[in-house]
Amino acid sequence: MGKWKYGVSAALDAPKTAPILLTGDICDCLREAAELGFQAIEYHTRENAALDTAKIRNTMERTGCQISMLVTGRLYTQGHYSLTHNDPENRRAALEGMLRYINLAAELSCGVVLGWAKGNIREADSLRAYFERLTDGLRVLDQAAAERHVPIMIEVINHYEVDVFKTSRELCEYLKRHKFQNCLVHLDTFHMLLEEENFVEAIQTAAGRLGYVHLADTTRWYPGSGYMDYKPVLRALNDVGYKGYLTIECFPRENAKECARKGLRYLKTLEETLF
Ligand code: LER
Ligand code: MN
Repeated sequence: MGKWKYGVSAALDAPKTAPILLTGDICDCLREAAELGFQAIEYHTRENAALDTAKIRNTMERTGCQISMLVTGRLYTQGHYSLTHNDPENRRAALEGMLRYINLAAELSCGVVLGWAKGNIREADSLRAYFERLTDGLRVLDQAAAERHVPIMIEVINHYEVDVFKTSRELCEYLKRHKFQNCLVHLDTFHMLLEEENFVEAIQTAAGRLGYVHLADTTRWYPGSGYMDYKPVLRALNDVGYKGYLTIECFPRENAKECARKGLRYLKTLEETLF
């Protein structure tokens, strides 16, 4: 048994330009991921998707493959809802959507990833309005998630995509100010490559709050495809006691299944040589 559980990104459907490796029905993705040697998938889905949770639980039991997270980005990119939108009706719909994800996640014993659906400062009336709305929304979600034992992983995303929480420090400072019970830090090496001056420091900054990790190489291809140095990253994750999932979230260039297979082999070999 290694230090970490390995996961892979999955969705019902996704364009080739999205960092999703497995596509199809969630149960088929669980079977495929298990065959490839993964312990989990994360599933990018809409909040109102008709998911048969009893069937999914049964498939998780039979395959031994879990769902690590439900990823909520499509609430924003497809539904155009955000927790900080200027329109209160839109904010209410975003909150309801997030609560749906949390309820689904409770049934599937997994967490939720919050990234895009927190919205952007540039889209809100003011910086102050943005943070008031975000904190109000997160308080409600945090309480609901805590009651259901569902962690909320707030993803640190690069500045080409969002304008808030672009570094580990920025998010950690916010989380320190507001004492949420169930909101954790989610780092992604693709975004870190664009924003963090020092990977090890970024991981150390999140020590004790780090809940989830996405891995991709330079050019966001599979781990081992580029010139990203994973050794200090894995060492730092080990040093801060991170025991969660390492999920490959990368572009499916050429053959998606091969990317998943090669990325997993690379990471497991590295883990074995390092520890
Ligand atoms: C999602 O995990 C992510 O990393 C974003 O870049 C997707 O837009
Ligand atoms: Mn990511």
